[in-house]
Amino acid sequence: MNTPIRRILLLYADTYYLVNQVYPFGLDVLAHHLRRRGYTVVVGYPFLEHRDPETNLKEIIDGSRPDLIGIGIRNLDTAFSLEPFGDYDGADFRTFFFLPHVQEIVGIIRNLLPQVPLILGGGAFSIAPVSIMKQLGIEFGIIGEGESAFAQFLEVFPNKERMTGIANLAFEIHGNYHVSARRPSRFADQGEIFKREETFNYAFETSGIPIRTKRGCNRTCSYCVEPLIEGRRFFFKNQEAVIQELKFISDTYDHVRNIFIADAEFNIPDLSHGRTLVRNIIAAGLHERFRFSSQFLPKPFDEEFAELLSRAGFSVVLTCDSFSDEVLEKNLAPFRKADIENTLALCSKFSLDCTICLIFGLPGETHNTVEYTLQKMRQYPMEGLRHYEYTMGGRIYSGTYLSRLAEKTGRHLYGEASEGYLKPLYYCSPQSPLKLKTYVEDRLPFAMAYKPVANDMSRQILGTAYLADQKRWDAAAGMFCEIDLAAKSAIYDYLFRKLSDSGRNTPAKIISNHFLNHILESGQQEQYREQILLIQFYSSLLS
Ligand code: B12
Ligand code: SF4
Repeated sequence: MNTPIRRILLLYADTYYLVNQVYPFGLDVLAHHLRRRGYTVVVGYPFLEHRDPETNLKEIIDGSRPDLIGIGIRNLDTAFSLEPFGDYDGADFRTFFFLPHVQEIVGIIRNLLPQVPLILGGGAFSIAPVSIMKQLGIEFGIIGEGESAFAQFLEVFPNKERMTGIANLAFEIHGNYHVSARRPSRFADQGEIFKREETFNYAFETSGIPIRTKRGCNRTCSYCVEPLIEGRRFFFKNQEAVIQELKFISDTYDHVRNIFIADAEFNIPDLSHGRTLVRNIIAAGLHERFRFSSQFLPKPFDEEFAELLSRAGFSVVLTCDSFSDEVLEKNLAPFRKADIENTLALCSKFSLDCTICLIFGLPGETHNTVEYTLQKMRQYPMEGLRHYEYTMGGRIYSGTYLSRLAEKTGRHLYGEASEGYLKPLYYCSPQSPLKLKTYVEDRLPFAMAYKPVANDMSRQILGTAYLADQKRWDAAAGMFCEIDLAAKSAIYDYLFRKLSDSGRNTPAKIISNHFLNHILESGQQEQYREQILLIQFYSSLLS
């Protein structure tokens, strides 16, 4: 194919959005970068609004007529081995496994548009790019940061000789795979602020907007892929640019209250960048506007930093892995139990909301070390501002220390060792993931709340929001009238606001009347008393 590429479709191929509404930040960054270079870019989600992805893809393709399709693979799986609602069962574990869904999407596209080139990218793709390209039968992929590589790829396409000079690119040539050298990450449009992809507006309002303040991680935790995705060298975004971006978000998105700082860890390599940033957030008054969250290591973390975080209203997601020094050491964690305890004490002292993230069953774990961690969990119980998130076993990914250890010992493995470790495989000692889960939960006075599977209700809610976010007003109002009462109740406020904000008073009236009638017909006036008051109030605004 030699016609120049002008229209690009970027697909967010992630069914987990139906469970946890994390919007496709990476795809959005790419879309913005390419639009600035004159390309027409559509970002689509193939798992909404219909249950059948083929119907969705036909509609998306009809509306975008792409010359090229990029598929974003953010997650391979949830990395958790004990998802009671997961869709993939193995030997004594259960998880959500996303690659089969991506494979289905690729199959449908190949059928609908056999001539259109496909390119892959995204965080999970960057873990095992060639294995994923082989598995999905796709010729091109971008590893890690995508902006520059994608733009250069489009300039030289389809000339493969010229592609060899593009950093971060992988492609198939004469049955082999060429993988270019990686270029250290650096924000391509440093400081440039852009409006986020509107088709995911509902996700911003419910889960918040992610921003980045730096790239990279120079640690080597046994199971972790982030240094492979981002590179080991740090690259910092200009602090003033971060503050300007937050101000822009504040001015543009009235209903966004949460900001997730999507750095690998907020407090590395030392406290200087994070501390200055938090001070700047406070100085700009942004702490009064937003709640901030990010991932943190237990070290470095000191009193002054904790006090600043508290003043700025941060929630701390704390990578702890284990309370046992033996396990931490064996897994190359850059902190020890004393650091965790120090940070937990500071979180309590400064009333910081803190989620402690643990992985039971990593190399070195025995029943004694499990007991020790459990004892510490009882000492720091789940209460008030302290929460826990844990899993059993380290998911083995390509290129990690854990994968080398597993290859060497061949022990404590659950799942299937496949090329590139694409299929779920866990290292879990001293027992299988599900047995260890029972062991742990039998001894704890509390258990983690697991994410439920996407059901009809979540599809109805998200489907209606997705249509509204695409400004397909009649379709959104039509879908609203079809869905269950509980789903109507969950999405009415959002849909009404979107319709009335865009001057669509007639459909806003229709959905209000329809919702009220549905409640009355169901005889559940008492249960929906507050909703009835809301409908009456909103309706009065229209007359
Ligand atoms: C922040 C973060 C979160 C936050 C997100 C907050 C938010 N509102 O956005 C929270 C904590 C909620 C979260 C949740 C989860 N996360 Co997370 N998360 C991250 C993290 C640290 C950064 C992601 C990010 O936003 N990056 C910034 C964007 C701009 O970069 P990017 O997405 O990589 O995109 C660039 C390139 O990849 C490329 N690119 C992206 N897409 C495409 C597409 C094409 C076609 C091309 C060419 C290029 C390309 O170009 C982009 C621009 O440079 C990454 C690790 C990491 N360091 O990357 C893990 C990571 C992506 N998460 C991961 C996982 C597993 C999850 C969860 C499944 C965890 C769970 N058990 O629930 C959930 C999934 C939620 C969901 N619905 O998707 C894994 C995914 C890999 C895997 N194991 O399969 C990672 C890699 C972490 C890890 N250590 O393994 N996550
Ligand atoms: S767990 Fe955190 S500190 Fe360790 S390698 Fe991964 S991102 Fe870096």
